Amino acid sequence: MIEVQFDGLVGPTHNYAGLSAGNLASTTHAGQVSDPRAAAREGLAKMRFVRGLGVPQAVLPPHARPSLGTLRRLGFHGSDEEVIAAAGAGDGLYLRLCSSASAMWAANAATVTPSCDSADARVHLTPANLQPMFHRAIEADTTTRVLRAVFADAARFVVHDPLPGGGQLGDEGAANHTRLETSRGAAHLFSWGRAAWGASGGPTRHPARHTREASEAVARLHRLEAARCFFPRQHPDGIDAGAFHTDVLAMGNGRFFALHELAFLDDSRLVDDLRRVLGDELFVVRATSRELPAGSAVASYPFNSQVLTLPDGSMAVVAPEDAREDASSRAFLERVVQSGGPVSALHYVGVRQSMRNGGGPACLRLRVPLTEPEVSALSGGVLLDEALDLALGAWIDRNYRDRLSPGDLADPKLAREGMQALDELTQLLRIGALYDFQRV
Ligand code: SUG
Repeated sequence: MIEVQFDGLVGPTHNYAGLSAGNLASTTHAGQVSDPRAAAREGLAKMRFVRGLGVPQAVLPPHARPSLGTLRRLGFHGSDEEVIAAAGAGDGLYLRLCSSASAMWAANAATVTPSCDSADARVHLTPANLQPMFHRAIEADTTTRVLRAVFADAARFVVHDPLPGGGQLGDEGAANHTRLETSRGAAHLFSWGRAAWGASGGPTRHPARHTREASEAVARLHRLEAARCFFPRQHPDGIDAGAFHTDVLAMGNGRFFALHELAFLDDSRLVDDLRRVLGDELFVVRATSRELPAGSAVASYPFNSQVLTLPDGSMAVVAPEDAREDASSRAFLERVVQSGGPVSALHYVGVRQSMRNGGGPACLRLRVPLTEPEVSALSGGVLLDEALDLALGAWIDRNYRDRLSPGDLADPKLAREGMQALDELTQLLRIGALYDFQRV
């Protein structure tokens, strides 16, 4: 099995609108001027780096923003220009909500499990409904369309509908899912921050997004063996410290599992349970708040690293530059490499534009474990090779602005530029007509 990294390409409207309560980077940088071209370039450079390590890399296209369809459903009417002007009037809240490039954080696109773990021997993908936040909930329809275009071979892949049930089944996708594996087989961690029915005692400052009921539904849908699924609760104090998703305070791959003590409630029981299924091969690195204050972990994202299995079987960690600059985060990552465990290399990549909205290297990618025949069965031209890398670089330079303030979102030319860019992109990726504006 090979894990393909599907990265979300940063969209042309990447901006700092402060839309995500409980995501401290998003609220702190609200109102600042962004650089969409640099953001997209940073994302592409990360993909190039990962591919250079010998790990297969693929791309997922951005969504059309502003979402004119959503604005029309909210009663804004007239020509596209009139809709944008009306939604941008006053405080412009609806225009900001409909203009986020948040689909770039592909770890929230879906939850994915490999064919070897499912009773029906197919790869299962459930697009996340992202219910708790307006600007993210509007991603689910397009994400489902994109995934169905790429994973079209129904004999091998199942792309489910996003979960029904509104906020009670709030699902944030793979950011709250970790698959571990030893010679004894796999284990799945489906974590959650609140329960729609039953559990009390959640965070008090910031919202918990993902529900236990959503995690349980995804595990059922994917036809996983119940004894190999675990449903730990995100630590409410971790969420209150700014860890809105599990991948802000924990990371895992194969037999390697790293967690902060504020990642999960009752983590010692969780590790015992995991060991019962996975055995002693499981290698655990745990950071205390004394070693790594939660504030440092949330600000510099050492746990939001990609943990990659390289072709020779060794593991590498790809961490954000911000973690290198934070003394305790850096020391923790160096401990991970020096601990005698499976991780033998540590690299840093700069994804600062994304980090300012709370998205690190791991947020930007969806892990899709596939067999070789499954890789060959992918539709379109989404796998990154040198030619696509060059073409995407030129496409970014041709279409993206290098400066965008929240006020610029009301410029109707921005929407037109976005449509032009995405139209070109669907041709580059040979993925067909995905967007509403291509279908009319
Ligand atoms: O949902 N930020 C995203 C960041 C997602 C990070 N993903 C993972 N941890 N896997 C979010 O909070 C900010 C958008 C804005 O403020 O304009 C935003 O949506």
